[in-house]
Amino acid sequence: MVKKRHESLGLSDEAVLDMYETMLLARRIDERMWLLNRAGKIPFVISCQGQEAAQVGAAFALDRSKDYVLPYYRDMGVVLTFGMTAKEIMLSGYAKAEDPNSGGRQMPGHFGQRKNRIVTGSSPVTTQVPHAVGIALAGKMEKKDFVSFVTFGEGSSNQGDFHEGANFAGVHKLPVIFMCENNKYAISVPVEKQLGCEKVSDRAIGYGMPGFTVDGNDPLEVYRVVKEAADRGRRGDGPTLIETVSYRLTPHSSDDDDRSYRAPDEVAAAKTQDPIITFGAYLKEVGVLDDLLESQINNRVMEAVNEATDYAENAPYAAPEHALNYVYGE
Ligand SMILES: Cc1ncc(C[n+]2csc(CCOP(=O)(O)OP(=O)(O)O)c2C)c(N)n1
Ligand SMILES: [Mg+2]
Repeated sequence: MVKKRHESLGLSDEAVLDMYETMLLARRIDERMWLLNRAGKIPFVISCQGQEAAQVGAAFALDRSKDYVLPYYRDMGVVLTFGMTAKEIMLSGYAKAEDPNSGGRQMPGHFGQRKNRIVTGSSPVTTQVPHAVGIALAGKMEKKDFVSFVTFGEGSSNQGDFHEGANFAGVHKLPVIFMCENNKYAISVPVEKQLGCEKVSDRAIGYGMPGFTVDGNDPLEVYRVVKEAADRGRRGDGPTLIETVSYRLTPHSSDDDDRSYRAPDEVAAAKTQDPIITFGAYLKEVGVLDDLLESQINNRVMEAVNEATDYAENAPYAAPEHALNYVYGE
C-alpha cells in the first residue's frame, strides 16, 4: 500500500474524500452550465475546470468559521467549500431573483455571500486584492483572529491593484494570503507573453513576504502551503504569496473559441494531468476510495446538480424594478 500523504498533513480519510467530492461537484456544475449555455438556457459560463484542486485544497486549509475569502470568477471550488450550495450557484447561472450572489444582477462567477464571509467582487480584474488587504487591516486593528484569502489569475497579477495591495500588506504585516491561480492563459495571451519574471511568486521578495509556487493539480500540496500561510498570518507574521500552477481546460468563457490561439494537442496533453482524475487515482492508490464508493459519490453529485438545475430553471426572475434597488442609497 502506498503511503498516505494526507495523513502527514493531519488530514483524515474522511476529509480527503470530502475534498474530492467538492472538487467533483464543482466540475459537474460547471459542465452542466456549458450544456445549459449551449442549449440557450443560461447566458454565460466562466469555468473552474482544471483549477478545482487549487481552489478546494486552499479553502480546506482555511478556517471556514471565521476567515474571509475574496474569490475571483473561477473559484467555484472555494465558494462550495465555504458553504455556497449547488442550488445557489445555479440560481446565479440562471440570473434568478433568489441568487444569493447578486439577485441575478451580476454575471455568474461574481461570488458573494455575507453569511459565509464570501466578499463580493467587481468585474475589473484584481479589484478584490486591495479589498482583501483592507479586510486584513481591519482585522488587525480590531485584534481579530481571521485571515483574508484572495485569489486572482496570473494575468491579473500584472495589474496595479495587485502590486499596491501586496506592498501595503507587506509593510503592515497583514494577515492576507494572496493566491495566484496560474492557468497559463489570460484569455488568448499565453503566460510567456504576460510575465517578465519566471514565476509569479518571484515577486514576493519585492514586497517583503515569502513566495511559493506549487503544483495546482495537487490539492494536498496546495493545502499544505495555504495552511502554513494561514498559520503565519494568525501569528502576526504577515502575508504570503502563493502561485498554483495548473491549466485552463476550457476556453476562457462561453463566448471564447480557444482553437484560434492554442493547439488542441496542448489541451489534450493538459487533460492527462486533470486533477479530478489524478486525485481520484491517488485516493484509490492509498485505499481510501474504491469503485463502489466512487459510484456513490458520483450519484450524490449528479443528484445535487440535477436538483439544482431543476430548481433554478423553475425559480422566478426578479421584478424589472428590482434592477434599480441598491444602486443609490436607500
Ligand atoms: C481591468 C480589466 N481588464 C481587462 C478585463 C477583461 N478580462 C476579463 S478576464 C481577463 C483575463 C484575465 O486572465 P487571468 O488573470 O490570467 O485569469 P484567468 O481568466 O486566466 O483565470 C481579462 C483581460 C477585465 N475584466 N478587467
Ligand atoms: Mg490565467
